[in-house]
Amino acid sequence: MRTKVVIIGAGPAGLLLGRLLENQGIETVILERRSRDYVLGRIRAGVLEQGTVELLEQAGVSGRMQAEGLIHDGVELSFDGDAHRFDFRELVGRTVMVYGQTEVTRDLMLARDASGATTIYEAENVALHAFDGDKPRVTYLKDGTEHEISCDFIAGCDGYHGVSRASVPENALRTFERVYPFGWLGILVDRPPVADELIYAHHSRGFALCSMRSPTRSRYYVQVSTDEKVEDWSDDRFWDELRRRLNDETAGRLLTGPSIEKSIAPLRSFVAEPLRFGRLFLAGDAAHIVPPTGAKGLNLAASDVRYLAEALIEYYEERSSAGIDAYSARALTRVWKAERFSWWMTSILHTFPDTDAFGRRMQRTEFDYLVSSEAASRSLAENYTGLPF
Ligand code: FAS
Ligand code: PHB
Repeated sequence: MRTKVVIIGAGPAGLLLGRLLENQGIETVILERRSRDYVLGRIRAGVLEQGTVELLEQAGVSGRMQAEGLIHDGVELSFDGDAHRFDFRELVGRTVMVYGQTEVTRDLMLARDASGATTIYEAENVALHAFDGDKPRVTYLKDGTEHEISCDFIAGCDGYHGVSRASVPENALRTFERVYPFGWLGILVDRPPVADELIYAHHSRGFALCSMRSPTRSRYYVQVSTDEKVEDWSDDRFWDELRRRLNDETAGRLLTGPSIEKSIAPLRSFVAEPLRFGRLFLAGDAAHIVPPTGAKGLNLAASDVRYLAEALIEYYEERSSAGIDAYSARALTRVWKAERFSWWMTSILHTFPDTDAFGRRMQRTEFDYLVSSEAASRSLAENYTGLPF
């Protein structure tokens, strides 16, 4: 088989890149290790920056999002019971969209099916070859048969544990990492959300987040230590812990019920540099990871993909390599700013085992400064709603 661009991974990055390229007549093949249902079964991000919403509109996959997504004008941060709402529309004239990553992925999958573009699910032993030259190839196993695809470019959109970054010679990569001493235990429940907007809560027992997927489906998280096991957390234990971390008024409104999903995600900050190796490009979680505190993971995947799609379209339409030569530096500039914001939000809202009394006072003072300074509030708002592409 031959195609123009082989995309590794059918998560949001791979599917969105495929959509943007196919819309311009650039043929792609997506290779996905898991089944379609497995990919859709992963519960992940919930907040889309305004720029991501506009990109999905440009890609022609925003119909259901516009109908079912929830536009949010602000968020609440609470610190040991003191709460403050940050009004994004008032501060920076922008908003965010609450629409689950699962639904974004589903919309992209359905659009790809309708376009007739090739996606190989349950592709095993995907391997990248000769991407340091101008004739890259990808091999994979499907139903016991080995296949090979020759192509012009390979886009590694296969997440943190994927094969793409792992295929780059170690001495060609610089990595930067911060592993946090805690994770997020998340629960999905078919109950109305506790509030109309998201609540990020700092508490001496640990961080908590109240989010949602729709007016009838809620998503909650509590910070847990890295040695916690999800099987040790009954629903009742989760609800009790969540209530203890929220202020009394919010806790009193909490509607609980049986979990329909419960999982623990580790938290890390990670960046690999550069994002290009000859004819191989990395995008999304394959290139970087942020702690979900800033709601940036999915949105960074979208901005990488926007830059990469623009570069590849320029290559095919104008026979210019300027865009692909600039992709890595351009994407990393935005990546590092999102890494900073995600690290900062994580640092002020979580409890760290080694934080002393001075450190705890600094966390509280960060909150007090945010609340008292319009400039600080505007900085939070512009980062949360998404820095310019
Ligand atoms: P993804 O990991 O989504 O997709 C990569 C795809 O590649 C997967 O389908 C995988 O099966 C496939 N793949 C992997 N190896 C392969 C191989 N060898 N061959 C073929 N295919 C392969 N972000 C937020 O903003 N908010 C959150 O609350 C949040 N929660 C998260 C919870 C968890 C457990 C994780 C892991 C991430 C979370 N994120 C969150 C971040 C998440 O949303 C990512 O940013 C987003 O999925 C990035 O999309 P992709 O880059 O497409 O990577
Ligand atoms: C979610 O709804 O899953 C969510 C929302 C905001 C975050 C992280 C996760 O910062």
